Amino acid sequence: MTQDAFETVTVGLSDRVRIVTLNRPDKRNAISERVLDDLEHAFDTLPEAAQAVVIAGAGDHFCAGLDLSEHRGRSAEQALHHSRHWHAAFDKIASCGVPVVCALQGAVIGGGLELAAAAHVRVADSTAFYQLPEGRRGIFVGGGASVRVGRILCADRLVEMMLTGRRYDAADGLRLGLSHYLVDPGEALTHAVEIAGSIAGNAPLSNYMILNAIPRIAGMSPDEGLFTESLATALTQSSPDAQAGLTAFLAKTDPDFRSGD
Ligand code: 1HE
Repeated sequence: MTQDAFETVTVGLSDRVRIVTLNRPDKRNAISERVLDDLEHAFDTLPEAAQAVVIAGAGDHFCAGLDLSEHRGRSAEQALHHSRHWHAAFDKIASCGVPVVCALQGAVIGGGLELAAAAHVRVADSTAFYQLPEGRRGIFVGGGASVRVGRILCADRLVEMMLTGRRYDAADGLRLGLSHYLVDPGEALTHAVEIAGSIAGNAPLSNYMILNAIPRIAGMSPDEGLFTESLATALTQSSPDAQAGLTAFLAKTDPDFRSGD
């Protein structure tokens, strides 16, 4: 595994999987401006060899959300730009072109949940808990929760979660879709890397279509969505990797997909 480090985020590459780790455990990986910049930079500089990414948090907690010590005293204009910076950074994660798997443990709070919701697959260990305490702190979500967490929970449940500031435990999180997998304490990263490695072995164009077509189709009318699905299937099914995948299935062997170039 090659290792590299920004100030608050560590990156490594292992067998086509880029591992991006929030590395500020003494502050429970709270997202300061520096962390946001480093995260953005990590996704701006994804190596071509990376066919999937894992996001993790060092220590006992994935992420305690917004760094509250930096938040005091922002004007409305500064707060607007701050929120838009979070949106831009998390859009880069959601749209980085390859699947992103998040490994969750301990606190997945506020902006930490917004970060997790920007990933495509979430693996939590049984210590994970989820909270959007903004309503209790006199603030509002600003890193995409109203869209991305709302899409997972539905608006009704998101309203209730924010009004009460309730804490969902790891089992609740699995039931509600905040995580897709629930594993034993300390196992989230290992499982996330395994899943990312498996996904990285899919045909690149299939992964690309899954990540790009499905979220867009979700915002379309059924008629537009079905037509777009047919376009996506035409492109994917006529690719060399589709031939390789179907031939391998019939021959009972593993497919040998091209690398995506
Ligand atoms: C922090 C932060 C933070 C911890 N900003 N410094 N997020 C929150 O409301 C969550 C606030 N944090 C907590 O509820 C707890 O810290 C935890 C449940 C995550 C962890 O508890 P614990 O007992 O392990 O740690 P701790 O003793 O509370 O915190 C350890 C240190 O981390 C301490 O600093 P220290 O210098 O006194 O050692 C804390 O101040 C620091 N710390 N969390 C800054 N969040 C785009 S809008 C998004 C809006 C939001 O994300 S709102 C949610 C904010």
